[in-house]
Amino acid sequence: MTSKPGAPVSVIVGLGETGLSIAKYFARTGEAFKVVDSRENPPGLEQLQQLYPQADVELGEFKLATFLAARQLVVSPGVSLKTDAIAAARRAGVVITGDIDIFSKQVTAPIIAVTGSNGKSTVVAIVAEILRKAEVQFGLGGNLDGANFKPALDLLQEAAKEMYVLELSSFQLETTERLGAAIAVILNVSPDHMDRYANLDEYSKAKQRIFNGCKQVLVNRDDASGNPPLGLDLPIWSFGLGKPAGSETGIIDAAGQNYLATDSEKMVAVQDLKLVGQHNIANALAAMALTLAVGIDTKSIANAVRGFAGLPHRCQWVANINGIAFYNDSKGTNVGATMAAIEGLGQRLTGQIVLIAGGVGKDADFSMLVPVVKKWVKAVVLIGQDAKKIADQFDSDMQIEFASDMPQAVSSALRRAAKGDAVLLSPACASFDMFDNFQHRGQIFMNTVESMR
Ligand code: UMA
Ligand code: ADP
Repeated sequence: MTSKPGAPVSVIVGLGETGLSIAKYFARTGEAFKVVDSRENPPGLEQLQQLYPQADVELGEFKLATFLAARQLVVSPGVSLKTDAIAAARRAGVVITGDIDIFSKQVTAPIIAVTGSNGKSTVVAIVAEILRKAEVQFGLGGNLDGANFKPALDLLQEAAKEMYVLELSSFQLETTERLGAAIAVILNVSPDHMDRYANLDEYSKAKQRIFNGCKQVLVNRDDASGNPPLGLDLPIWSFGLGKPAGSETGIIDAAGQNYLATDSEKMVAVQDLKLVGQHNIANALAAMALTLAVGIDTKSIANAVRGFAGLPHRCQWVANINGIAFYNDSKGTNVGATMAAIEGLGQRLTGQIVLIAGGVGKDADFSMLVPVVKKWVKAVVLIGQDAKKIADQFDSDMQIEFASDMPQAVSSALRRAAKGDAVLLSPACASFDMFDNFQHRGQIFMNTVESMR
């Protein structure tokens, strides 16, 4: 960890989960490092100091001199490469990398790589369930949150695996040169993080980097937004809600019964799925294709898909009160996610939806919500920083109410709902104006609903 005085060291930029995992990796491999974070009290500081009391840490505004003197900058996903000091260091020729780039250079086992604006965590969770059923030793890491969450480099502390499954954000892909995945997919691209990208094209280009060096690609037949460049001379798999042929997964109608299938095998009856909503059927079909592509048997795939009940905070049923169902979709953090949640739930209801939305809008275009809201939603209750921005999209026909906190939002929604309706929390926004994170927001929603039973 210590280096010759004056010798350039690797500078880890950001001391959150990722920064800490990079520091641990460098400590294990004997690479000298320094950690910088623009926050005065970054979340990983205490743990870093406990593990490595001698570690060189620089907090507060980034210093260009530190970056120019670095052997390389290992940049955390939460830090934009457009940050002045980073952009200047890059122009001066300093190497910029990230944790996924380092990870991919170390592992030789096949990587299943998943990105997309929505559905990433659900797809990697289904893939993980399939690999478990197939008794494959695998590591699961990257962008996903929750109990199974591990920054990618922490996976290298464990025994070597037969396979790795990575959920990757556009931020992580920006610093990844050549992932070399066994199979890679962009599930879909719809606007998100527009506070960090100049436009959808720039965001989409970051995601396209997932295909660099990959051996096979998976494409979405129903949505070309994530397709790789034309002319890639690689095996192509696809998933979609239509009938499958060749290297495809899709839906087959047999005697009035729909099945998730390949062209040669009906694998799971749609009515046997625990997952709900068309978007989740697409997610399951994507996970099936990803695992077929790396040689997993169809029995393990079918068993896992049939048993998968969904992740918390994603269109999760919470309770029924007076015939009104409550759903927690706190992970609906962009417009595309909320559109899918409303459509998926709306199609199954006898009544209508009362939507709770709002938070930090990340410069999103909320006008895209209007058609789907008009189709399925009877009233909208808005919370958070960008509540007014969302309200401004609707004309006076839509019932709109503002609430100052979650308990107020839930009681307003309950008041406006009738038997057969559903109250859906799907904010289309990030949570950090009012909550620690989306899990916290979802938990407060669920606690509030429980307290009203
Ligand atoms: N930050 C600063 N100054 C710094 C460093 C960070 O202000 O010097 C801020 C960032 O602007 C950001 C926050 O701190 O808001 C966290 O940034 P980070 O890079 O330290 O984050 P980590 O704790 O390392 O977590 C990151 C991912 N977070 C982001 O990309 C913002 C986690 O994804 C991921 O699980 C983790 O790495 C491990 O791979 C979370 C996420 O919200 C779930 N991802 C976004 C999404 O899914 O939409 C992309
Ligand atoms: P991500 O990890 O990409 O954020 P998740 O699987 O956590 O994706 O799902 C987040 C939210 O996105 C869900 O709560 C749901 O509202 C929506 N969603 C999930 N899958 C899809 C999909 N395939 N297409 C559109 N929206 C989706």
